[in-house]
Formats: sequence, structure tokens, C-alpha cells
Amino acid sequence: MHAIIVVPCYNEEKRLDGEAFRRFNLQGDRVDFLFVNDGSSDGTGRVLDALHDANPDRFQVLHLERNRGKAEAVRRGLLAAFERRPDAVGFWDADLATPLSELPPFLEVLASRPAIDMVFGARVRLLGLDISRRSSRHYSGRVGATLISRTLGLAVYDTQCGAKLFRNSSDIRHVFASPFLSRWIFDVEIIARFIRLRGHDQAAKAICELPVRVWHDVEGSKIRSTDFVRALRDLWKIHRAYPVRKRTLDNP
Ligand SMILES: Nc1nc2c(ncn2[C@@H]2O[C@H](COP(=O)(O)OP(=O)(O)O)[C@@H](O)[C@H]2O)c(=O)[nH]1
Ligand SMILES: [Mg+2]
Repeated sequence: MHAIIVVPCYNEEKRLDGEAFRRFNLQGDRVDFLFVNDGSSDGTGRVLDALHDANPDRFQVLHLERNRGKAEAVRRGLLAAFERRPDAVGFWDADLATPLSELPPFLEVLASRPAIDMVFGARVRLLGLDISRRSSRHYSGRVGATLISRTLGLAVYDTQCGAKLFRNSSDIRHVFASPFLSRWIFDVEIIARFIRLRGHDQAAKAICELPVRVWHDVEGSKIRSTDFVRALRDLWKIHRAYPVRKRTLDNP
């Protein structure tokens, strides 16, 4: 399988672990990375260009002139990735809070389950897994996930994990064809658009949430507590734009 993973980068000069990307290699599958420099004001552009120079086939860089936010940075990256006709595309947070060693199971889901079009990493704190997240983020995340599930009419455990993989299908390309309304929780809008295309039942059968084995909060997040309020406002926008029809969570 050939996959292109988009890595949105906004002022990531200090956090980006270029060595981890260079080291990452898989037997059997080909994974290339497309870094999107989201109008950074620090040296991110230089760091990414150096990665590209080290291995131009595996590391591509798209420079956006000004800061657009993660949603649009990811979308621009995916549009460029689709053009190269890979089997799969995805996005992965630059801080590697989900380490790249988690990527193979994502590829495996798409390879072994033809009905699945989206694989969403899920941070489920189970014993035996290595998930550490600040308590405040964990609990606000659980409240958020409940509101999100209500809005979508689909019980989703974790829409906000920064690790996602998609099959390069026409429906998936359609989902990313136009800019998202939401700057903060576009991951929810991805599912809302997919539901609009396929209906709840078919959409639910094509999405797989995959518990990641390792997830660590990485210092230097640009998310602040006020962003929870922004996320709520975005959720309201999504609710208005993608109405849930004839289906409730209690009566699926
Ligand atoms: N916060 C923020 N992140 C961006 C932006 N554009 C791209 N990103 C990337 O989105 C990813 C998630 O950002 P991060 O600050 O780690 O958010 P968190 O993990 O949800 O706390 C990183 O790869 C960022 O570089 C932007 O405008 N703002
Ligand atoms: Mg992060």
C-alpha cells in the first residue's frame, strides 16, 4: 500500500523531530510525508526544506503564504496528496503525540477491511495501553466527545486525536473538496460531510476508530482553555450546517 501522510506544521521549528521521520521505515508499505508549513513565523520552513533535501521522494513540503489554521493546512496538503494517486492519505500531528510506530495498524485496517474508508485514532485510557493526557484535557475531551456524538447523531469516542488515515476514494476526495466551516474541530465536520454523502448507517460502517497504544501530551501545544469555547461555537455551526435527520443516538 502507498500512503501519503500530511503533517500540518505551525511554528514547529523546536518541536519537530526530523530524526523520527527520517528513521521511520516500513517493510512492504510505502509511506511518504507531505509537510504543510502553515505560514509559520519561526524557522519551520528551513527545517522542512532540509528534510526534503535529505530525501526528496519521501518528504515533500508545501509552504502556505499565511497562517490558515490546521483545518485548511491539512486540506491543502490532502488535495496535493490526492493528485499523486496513493492508495491512502492521512494526517498526523507534527508533535508526534501519537508516535509514528502507531501508523502500521492504521494501514492494516485499510488493507484488510475493504469496507472501511476512514481510520480515526482513539485515545482510550485502558490498562495496558500507554496513554497519558493531562486530566483537564481528558475530562474536557470526554464532555466534548459527548456533545459531538449528539451533534452528529453517531457515537464517536474520540474525534480529536491527531492521527487519521483515509482510503483514496471518490467520497473521501469529496469530503475534502471545499474549505471547512470549522477551524477548531474540522475532524467533526469530516464525519458530518461523510454522513451527508452516505447516510448514517453506511457512514458508520465505513469508519473505524482504532485505539492507539501510545499517546503522550507533548509540551508546546498551542491550544488554550478558551479554545474549548471556540470549539463549542464551531460545534453549533456544524449543527446548523449539517442537520441530523430522523435519527437519535438512543434510537439508532
Ligand atoms: N494550533 C495550531 N496548530 C496548527 C496550526 N496550523 C497547523 N497546526 C498543526 O496542528 C497540529 C496540532 O497542534 P497542537 O498545538 O499540537 O494541538 P493539540 O495537540 O491539539 O494541543 C500540529 O501539527 C500543529 O503544527 C494553527 O494555525 N494553529
Ligand atoms: Mg499536540
